Amino acid sequence: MKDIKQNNQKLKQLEELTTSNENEKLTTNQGIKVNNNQDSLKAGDRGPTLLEDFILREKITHFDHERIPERIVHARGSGAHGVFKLTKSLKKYTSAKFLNEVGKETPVFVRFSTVAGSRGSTDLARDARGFAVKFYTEEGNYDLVANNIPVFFIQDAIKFPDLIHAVKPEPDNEIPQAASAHDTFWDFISLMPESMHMIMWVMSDRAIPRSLRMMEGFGVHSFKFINEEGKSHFVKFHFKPKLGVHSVAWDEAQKISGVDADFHRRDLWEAIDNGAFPEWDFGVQLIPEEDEDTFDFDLLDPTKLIPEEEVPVEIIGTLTLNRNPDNFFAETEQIAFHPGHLVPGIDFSNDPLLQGRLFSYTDTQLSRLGSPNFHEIPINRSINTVHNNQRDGHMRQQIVKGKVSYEPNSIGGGCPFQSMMKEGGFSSHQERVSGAKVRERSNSFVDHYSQAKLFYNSQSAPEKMHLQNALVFELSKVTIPEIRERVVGQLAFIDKNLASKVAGKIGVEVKKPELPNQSIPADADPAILQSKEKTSKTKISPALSMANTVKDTIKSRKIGFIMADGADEKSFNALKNKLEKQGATVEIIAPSVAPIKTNNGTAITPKHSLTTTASVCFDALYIVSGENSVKELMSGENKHPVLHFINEAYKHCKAIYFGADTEPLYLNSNVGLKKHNDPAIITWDEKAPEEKFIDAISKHRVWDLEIERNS
Ligand code: HDE
Repeated sequence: MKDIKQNNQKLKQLEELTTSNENEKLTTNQGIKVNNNQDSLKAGDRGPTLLEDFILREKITHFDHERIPERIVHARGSGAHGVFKLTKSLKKYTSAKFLNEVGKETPVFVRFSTVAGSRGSTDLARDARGFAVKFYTEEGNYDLVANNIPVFFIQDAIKFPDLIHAVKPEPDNEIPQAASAHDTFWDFISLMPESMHMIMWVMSDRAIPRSLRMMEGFGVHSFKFINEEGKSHFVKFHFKPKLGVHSVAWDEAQKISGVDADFHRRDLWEAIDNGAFPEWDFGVQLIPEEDEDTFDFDLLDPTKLIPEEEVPVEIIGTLTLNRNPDNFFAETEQIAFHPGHLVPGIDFSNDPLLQGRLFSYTDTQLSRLGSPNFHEIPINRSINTVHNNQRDGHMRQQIVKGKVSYEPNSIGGGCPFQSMMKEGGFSSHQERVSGAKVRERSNSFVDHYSQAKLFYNSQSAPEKMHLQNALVFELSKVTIPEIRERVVGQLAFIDKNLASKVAGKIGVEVKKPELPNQSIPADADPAILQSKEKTSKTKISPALSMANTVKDTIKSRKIGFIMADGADEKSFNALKNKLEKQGATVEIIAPSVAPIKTNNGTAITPKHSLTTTASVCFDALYIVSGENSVKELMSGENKHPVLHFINEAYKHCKAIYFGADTEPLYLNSNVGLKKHNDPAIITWDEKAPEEKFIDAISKHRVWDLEIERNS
């Protein structure tokens, strides 16, 4: 009951601050009704516009100031409202109330993002994805500002501006947009061995998700849980999508960027609109403080993950996104996350990357949102009313009564009061810290290759091939041979075969790279750094491969039905109903978007024409039965686009079902030329073809057949 109240509280708060123009009269910002919004005030109808036209001035001035600076990183984002429900109490480990009571519901807002591109850049860039969650808890806002990759490029915050400058468009010509395939990025990477583990992840298909709804989320750093007795555990956070983790092929990603640059944003919006609410299991890896030193890496090193085989992920709740924002700017753009927005019971670790982040986020909001009062913007407001002595500043909203804005005071009766820990007052974990003031890195951070190897070795054969191709693609765009060579030299520490294959395709030799000094502590042993023998305790981690993800549902998958006049209505309806019943979405693709007539004379309006969309926007294709429909598709200007559509879907290893009468399309496409037993190509003459088609869609793609299909 209380949770429903809490959920409603955020909703109510937002509702109170939301307006609609429905049935309203147009006004100025001062509330004055406007009688002419077409013409400015002039001296005569052909004369000059008058300065006194306050309606024109107000409208244009506001327009002139509509833009705010985009985020310096993670500028391109999409968000949604939702709820987090606790399924397992963590009271033993943390006093955070939203993690204590099973069944408790906490309202959330989640913003997903790419990192490098500008606000208007494509969704399908090869990049890490942000996965930032704001929990509106009864104890105040808790932000888990996570990514879809569990490690990071660098170990210390001081390298962040360098990393970002290297990956962003180059400063002389602002090229390329939202892409890491260029000289400065790889120059930096080639000189930073610590980035190699993250490089394995961003060169894998994890960096080109099929959907934001099909990505994992990771808190990256070790955080701390503190329980009521003050005992602490290290904790790593995980979000696991119920639909499984799936990606597109790089060739698809590039094409989607052209056909629908908003592919991920649209997919998220439509899924929520259609009631296919995205869901994740929320899990934790817990490590008692005294076990800190039992790993073969440092828990404070953000370039390392804790293999799930060593510390299993305990699922403790469900995150569901169930409401699209009403206004993109007001909510998704103005939301302000900060890893330092904590609630009692959660604390930081000494991870030097995390420590630097704690400074950066408020600082950046000040220039992005322009005022220290950004917490008053509706999407950022805590559901706990804010009481403190801070005052004034640009755009202050809260009207605090009384004379007092200092403490201690007697005039205000001493209010507002501090809270003791047992009353919910935030109290930092008491950790004994001592050490000389040094600008150094711990020796325990020096092994840069073991987990890169672990990741690579845990991938399936198709995943390894994609990763290799991604490196070849990226490094082929690097114009300076010495940079290519240095990267390949780094790859050799991970896998010799990978290095030599990439080297062969980019015209360099595998050589030991000159190691940079800046990332190695003065007294580090270079032998450790270069050791080919060192491997992590865990040799293979199945959890790191997407081949082992959930592949048993077609829920929210997009199926393209290709059809024209004369399509067989009965089989069209039968399959459409079956797919929709299992939660898939069916969209019709026809020669044009003009209505088509089925063999029963029913008019159906297609959503797409063969030229306004592409196979890369669909998970699977059904070539609808119907002799006349097939004839039309195979004639004139339709023939090439329809065959291209099918061939491309086939190239990307998608399920394709050829209905009755579609043999001419089957035989004239590449699909018909292959006679092998392909589990994703279903034809009219098979037994239970619809069931086979549904099963094939649920498998996502048949990556295992990729080489054979494309040879
Ligand atoms: Fe961020 N990061 N970051 N970051 N980050 C920002 O904050 C920063 C890092 C992440 O949807 C900025 O409000 C530093 C790791 C996400 O609004 C900025 C360092 C991880 C988002 C910033 C890191 C992240 C940001 C830009 C290294 C994964 C988008 C705008 C010390 C755990 C949040 C803003 C949103 C955004 C700084 C490293 C995740 C500049 C200095 C590691 C998901 O403050």
